[in-house]
Amino acid sequence: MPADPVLDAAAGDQLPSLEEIRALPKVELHAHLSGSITQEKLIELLARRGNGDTFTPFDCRLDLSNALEKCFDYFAKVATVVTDLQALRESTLHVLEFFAADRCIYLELRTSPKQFKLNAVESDGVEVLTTKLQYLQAVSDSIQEFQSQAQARFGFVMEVKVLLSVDRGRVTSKESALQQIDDIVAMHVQYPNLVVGIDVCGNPSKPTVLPYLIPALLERKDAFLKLPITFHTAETQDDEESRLVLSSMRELNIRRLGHVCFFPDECREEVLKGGIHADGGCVGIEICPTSNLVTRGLKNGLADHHFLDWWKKSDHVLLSINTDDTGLFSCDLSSEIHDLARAFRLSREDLIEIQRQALRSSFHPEKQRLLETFDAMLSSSK
Ligand code: 6MZ
Repeated sequence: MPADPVLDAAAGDQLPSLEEIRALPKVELHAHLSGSITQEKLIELLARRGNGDTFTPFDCRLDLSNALEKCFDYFAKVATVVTDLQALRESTLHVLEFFAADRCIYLELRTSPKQFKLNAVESDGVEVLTTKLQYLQAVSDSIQEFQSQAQARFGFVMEVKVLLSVDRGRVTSKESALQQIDDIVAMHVQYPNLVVGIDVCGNPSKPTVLPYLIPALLERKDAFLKLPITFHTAETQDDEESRLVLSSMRELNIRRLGHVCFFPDECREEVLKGGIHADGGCVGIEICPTSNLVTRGLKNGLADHHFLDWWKKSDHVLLSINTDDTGLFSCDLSSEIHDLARAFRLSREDLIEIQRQALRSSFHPEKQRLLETFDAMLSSSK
């Protein structure tokens, strides 16, 4: 969002500048791998293919019509270039570097593992698919490669964990939901230290598949009980679906909710009241400012965002500010935080508090250590 001198002056010295926010250590909990590939990188990968296919960069904030359709067109376009393990490794590395360059100290990256067709030479003319485990292996390789160079390049080592996504777009029956869940459980067994949770995502403008998905998750809950879930919820208006997610939170270990743009008032009040989880744990609320602005079509800007419905409303809620899809939304973590800070006059202390809340709601097994790292980096950024 361009600078607004009147607004910035009204906020006085309290309003942190974009540069100050860039210097802060930050936390990203809601980033989809494919959507985080920048448009420039997409163009570069397409050009290298040399088959004449191109991509015209766009800024979704400039035209809010058919927003969700355009979002899912972007993911489809990415899928036409990330068609093999090498392209996956390269684009994952690119996304990790993008977040580290913005001083993100902890990235919880989510993705739905795919199977790629081997080319005719590799497969001797027979159709052979790579496995989902190979997909995760490629992501893991890129994380290791990134981390081996991170200290020298960025002056710190960003921690990275992975959430495996259940894509509701690929759920057509309870069986297909079970298949995705079983694949996730199997990948978690192979990568117990890397995979720290499950994400439920996918096009919310399509008819709900939760009547298949929730029973499938319940059927397998013993298999993934150690994996907490974050659930895309109320990205579009579907009150019945929101109520179903809310009523399943305890049993399914759903610890965070993504977007919650159209969460019904009574559902929000229940979350704010606390007591959702038997252990008294908080509920994480993942806000994605530009994504929410675009998909909700907020013509007056972020001032109409639902952030204030949650911020400082309850000790039972932990907020995080996230990017969702940095490539698609032409944003980064600092710009998202900055835009929200300007819209709601958030101070540096507020922003630091939100980063701490994000860390506390992360699925990382060593939150205390991360909080200490955060504090140490914070004092060195003053
Ligand atoms: C719902 C979204 C999303 O898995 O190929 N995804 N799901 N709402 C959103 N808001 C805009 N943004 C991204 O990353 C791309 C996938 O992430 C989900 C969609 O299922 C999309 O296909 P991966 O790495």
